[in-house]
Amino acid sequence: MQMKLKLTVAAAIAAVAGMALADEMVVTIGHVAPMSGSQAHYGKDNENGVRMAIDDLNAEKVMIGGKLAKFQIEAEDDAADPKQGTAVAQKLCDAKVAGVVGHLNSGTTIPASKIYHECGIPMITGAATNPDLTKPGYKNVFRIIANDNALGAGLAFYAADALKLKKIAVVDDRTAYGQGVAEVFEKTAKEKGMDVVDHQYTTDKATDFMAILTAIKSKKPDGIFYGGMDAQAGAMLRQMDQLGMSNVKFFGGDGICTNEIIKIASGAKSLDGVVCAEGGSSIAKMPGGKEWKARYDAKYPGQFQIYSPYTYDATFVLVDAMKRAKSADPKVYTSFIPATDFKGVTAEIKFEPTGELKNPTMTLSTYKDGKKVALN
Ligand code: ABU
Repeated sequence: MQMKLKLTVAAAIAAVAGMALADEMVVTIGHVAPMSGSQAHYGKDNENGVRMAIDDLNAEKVMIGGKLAKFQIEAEDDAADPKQGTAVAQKLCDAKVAGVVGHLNSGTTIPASKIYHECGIPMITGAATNPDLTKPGYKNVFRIIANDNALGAGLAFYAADALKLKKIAVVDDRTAYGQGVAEVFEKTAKEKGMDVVDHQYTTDKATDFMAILTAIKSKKPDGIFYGGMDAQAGAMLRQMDQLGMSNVKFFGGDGICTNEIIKIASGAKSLDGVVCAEGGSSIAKMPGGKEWKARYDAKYPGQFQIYSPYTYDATFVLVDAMKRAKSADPKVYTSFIPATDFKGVTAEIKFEPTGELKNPTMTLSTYKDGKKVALN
């Protein structure tokens, strides 16, 4: 009798456990960014945004098609390298993740988007800004920040109209991002009547800019536009000080608009002359920015850079589409992403038919007393 009772209890526990498992689903979100090398601080910030979103979603107990969804991240490092970017994209396809937030660099995101298109997985970048990303018209590719057409042109307008600069030099790092944003800036600067007195080239690995800055100094520009990331920009600012160029304004897109540039510039006076543009609102003006940033800082002290609110929102946008589609299967829910109308931390997120964000905003910032300060 006692043996029979024991068996019955065991069967009941197994049945309940079985039922719970049948009513749950694990949903894996891929994330890719550089987690090693000189851009690892951006990658860490981006990944934190996805991890925070996943923690919040799991706390919400999200139901998808009648099942409790348990979200998890598969985080990968592409080292900002296009070849590693495509290799990692293929790995995420093979792992059959439900969707991808990333990549961070335009140079990795553009080739990776083709791989995700071929395997039918949706991707949303919160950081890659080269306009070419959405040109192929893939229906699985989305961007939730403004692109470089807005950033490059916005900076040229500011240099010409607000600062009344006449002579500009341009430097770019020959990456998809650096080259692209520099070309937009240069074209717009010329249209605004500014004289582009020099265009020099470097790489995203360079550390010594004395030769190109010396060449630029001889042309006596009022400002330099740099298309590239903060490791190079910060070093350039230090070297501008050494060459007595700290009165020359220094422009750049979102790639230089980080907190890390303050550390890298390491007290250079030239940091005060920086004007950078990012493709969204300042934290203070984002709908949920201040409260979100306080939570982020408590969870990841000292790690905020720039894009984590966007990777946070990108994760929620994928899940919002899954909820509406009642499925986490990319074959089913990807077609629900274009109809997104999601009140995120960064903005109310809707997409153009191209996959670009509808009505993106742009913020210009400078650095005062070693702190980033929004100009608008
Ligand atoms: N948007 C600047 C950094 C990332 C990229 O587009 O390469």
